Amino acid sequence: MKRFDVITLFPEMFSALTRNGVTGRGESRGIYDLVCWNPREFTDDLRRTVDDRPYGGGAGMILTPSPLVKAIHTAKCRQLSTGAESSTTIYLSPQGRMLTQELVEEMSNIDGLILLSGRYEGIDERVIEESVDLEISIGDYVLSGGELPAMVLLDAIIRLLPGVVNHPESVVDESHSSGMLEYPQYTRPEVFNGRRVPEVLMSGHHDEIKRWRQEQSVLRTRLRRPDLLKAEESSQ
Ligand code: 4H6
Repeated sequence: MKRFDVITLFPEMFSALTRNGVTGRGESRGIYDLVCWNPREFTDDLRRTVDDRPYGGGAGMILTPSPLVKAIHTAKCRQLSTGAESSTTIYLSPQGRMLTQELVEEMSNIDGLILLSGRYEGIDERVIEESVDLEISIGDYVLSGGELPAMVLLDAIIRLLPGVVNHPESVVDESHSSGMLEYPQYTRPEVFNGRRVPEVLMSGHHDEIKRWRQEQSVLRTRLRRPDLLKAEESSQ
């Protein structure tokens, strides 16, 4: 069983993941469990303060270190005491290492993951030094919080876990594991708004279909993501 612990000021957001679709099924099948920890529950003052003004001045507020480090520690204890062999703490931030399918596959082999989602203008740097193993970014854009990035990472990992997807051949043979984009796909009806399904797919000639799909993959990749083809060349 995989263990995920998330440090977040908005734990309700994660039911979008645990209650729906493939990721929801994975949880009800007991393939993983996910526990959220709210830093607010680890404060000592009456106002339950989690943020403070930045030293050196500037706009906005910064998450204060103590509640975060306490929450991470509690999460780590839960993972190790429920049988996780290893536990890695990941901070989702625009400054992190770019997420790729390769990194997702690496993360899917780790027993316990703790995901730290930032809000406001970010967190006190000393939390990263003290408690974070790895900083990951899901892409070069800025969001109002780290919750969506944490859910993106979780979704990408969970669909790789054995027993989550019913037809496991579709999990590996898709865009980015192969280093190529997917070919176009069609289902009924044969004609939709005057647009026909490509004849070759109706032919029943399996080797011709296979060749057509490979061709389409290459054409698409060359047109839309030539950088992927260049990466293929240098890795062969
Ligand atoms: C850490 C530091 C991740 C987390 C700052 C998080 C994009 C990504 C956040 C911030 C994120 C990503 C707080 C900076 C709001 C902007 C949360 N955005 N931000 N690319 N936002 O993976 O202000």
